[in-house]
Amino acid sequence: MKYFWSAFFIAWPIVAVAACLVAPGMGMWFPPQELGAADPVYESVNPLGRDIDGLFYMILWITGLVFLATQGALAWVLLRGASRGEKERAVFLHGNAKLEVLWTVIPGAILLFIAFDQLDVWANFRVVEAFPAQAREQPLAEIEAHQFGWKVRYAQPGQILSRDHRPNDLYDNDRLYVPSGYPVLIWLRTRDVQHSFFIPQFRIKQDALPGQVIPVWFQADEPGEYEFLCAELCGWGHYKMGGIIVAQEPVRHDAALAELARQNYDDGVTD
Ligand SMILES: [Cu+2]
Repeated sequence: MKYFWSAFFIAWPIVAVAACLVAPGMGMWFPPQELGAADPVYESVNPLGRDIDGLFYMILWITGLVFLATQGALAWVLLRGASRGEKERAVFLHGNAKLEVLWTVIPGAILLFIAFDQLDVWANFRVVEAFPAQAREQPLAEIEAHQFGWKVRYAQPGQILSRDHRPNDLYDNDRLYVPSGYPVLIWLRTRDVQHSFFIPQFRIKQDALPGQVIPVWFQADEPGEYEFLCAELCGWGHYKMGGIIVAQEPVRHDAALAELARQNYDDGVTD
């Protein structure tokens, strides 16, 4: 019984670490490149997503090592206490200035390091001037969220998208065509309440705020279909605010937009 509680409290961090180690092998990790794949690839298909994951892994390493160190210290204290003889007296300490300075300065330095280290990724995600020029100069589409869906607006093929709606713009619902292998920029807005544009496989999540047009960029390295959804509880139909990103080789992408133009403007009359 003497060692029971020590063993009990030492077991839980071991279970926690073991669970973290086996989770990726069981499909419980980042959203994989292909949803539901038997052999999931956890690397994001979006270059910016990989940078964001890099920050996550760095922080995971730091917190993981600190967790192991503190739990190891706790285990040592528990075992030391349990093995203490009946007559052995406890030692009482009243603060240790040196130690307190040390455990304030070290976490402070680590936080400062993270703050500076993540600046580039943050700028790349949020500061328009740091976006790839190619994406900035030719916005692909405007995505307008509404209760409960996504309205997508493109310019007529061959034209550049304008902020103001033009009579020959193309419209689509809950589906965004993107050329694979190229950075694309979309303008995100909302017709009513707050929504959030979330592409798990790209690690992109951006709130849509009433009255604002927010630029968001990403790149699908590989052709494929990727889910996007609303990540901001926006009303009773929030659950059904899903959509699909269709990434295709540029030639097929252009063909898809041409087909959309035909669907938008075909009056159904044949002669
Ligand atoms: Cu929503």
